[in-house]
Amino acid sequence: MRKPILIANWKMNGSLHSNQALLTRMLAKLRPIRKTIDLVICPSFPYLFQVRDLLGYTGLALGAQNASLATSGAHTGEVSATMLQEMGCRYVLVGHSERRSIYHETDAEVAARFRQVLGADMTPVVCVGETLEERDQGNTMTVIERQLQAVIDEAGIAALTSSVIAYEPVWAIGTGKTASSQQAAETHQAIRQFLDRCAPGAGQSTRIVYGGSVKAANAAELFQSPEIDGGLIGGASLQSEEFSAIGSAL
Ligand code: G2H
Repeated sequence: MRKPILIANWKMNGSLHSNQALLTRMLAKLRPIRKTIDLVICPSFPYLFQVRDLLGYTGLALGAQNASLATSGAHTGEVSATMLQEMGCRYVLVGHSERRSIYHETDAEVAARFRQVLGADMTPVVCVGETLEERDQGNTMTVIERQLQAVIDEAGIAALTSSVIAYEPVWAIGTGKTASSQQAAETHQAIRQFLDRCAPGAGQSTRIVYGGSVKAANAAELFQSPEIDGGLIGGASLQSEEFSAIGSAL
């Protein structure tokens, strides 16, 4: 059985004051579902300590939005996976489409980050997804398989199976457009088939979540599909009502 998981990606938002107010409201609203699903909060690096303290013993997990592909040393501005683990992180996003598109992270670099996160005993959440152009050209799975294959080449299929895959169609991120529940379910199913071709059974044992303009209004329909194990939530995770309603739909 795959345990549902809901991940809040706060992106580059928040402040000491607003984080405290948001989390206080959120924790109260999430109380009824805290034991049945895995809940993860990924703030910006400077707030990891604050969020870790606020989460305390609530059962919610701390996550980070990225990790360096290097282990340590002369990498100004980078944050290593080991540092994140020391701060209490249990999950780290790698290869978010904003990292791939704005900061030009390659598949190989994403795979190297994945391995760093794994090596520091945390769970990588590897983000994959196609652009609108790639979808229109019928290349959705070619792109996703290429992105996943890079991780498999670097860390192995067993490592990928024990991580979380986030399917985020680039055209649905922060745009207000959401993949239809059918589009999302079909792609999740195709990812599971790809994993099964790599190792029999891998498809059914890997947690795959959907991300891209998920909100309370579309969560129930998306999560109806047994293919979808949860969500990676950006904008809506900055509102306690929205985020808890999404969690209740899971
Ligand atoms: C996809 C998602 C979470 P949003 O990037 O990372 O963001 O829900 O704002 O589309």
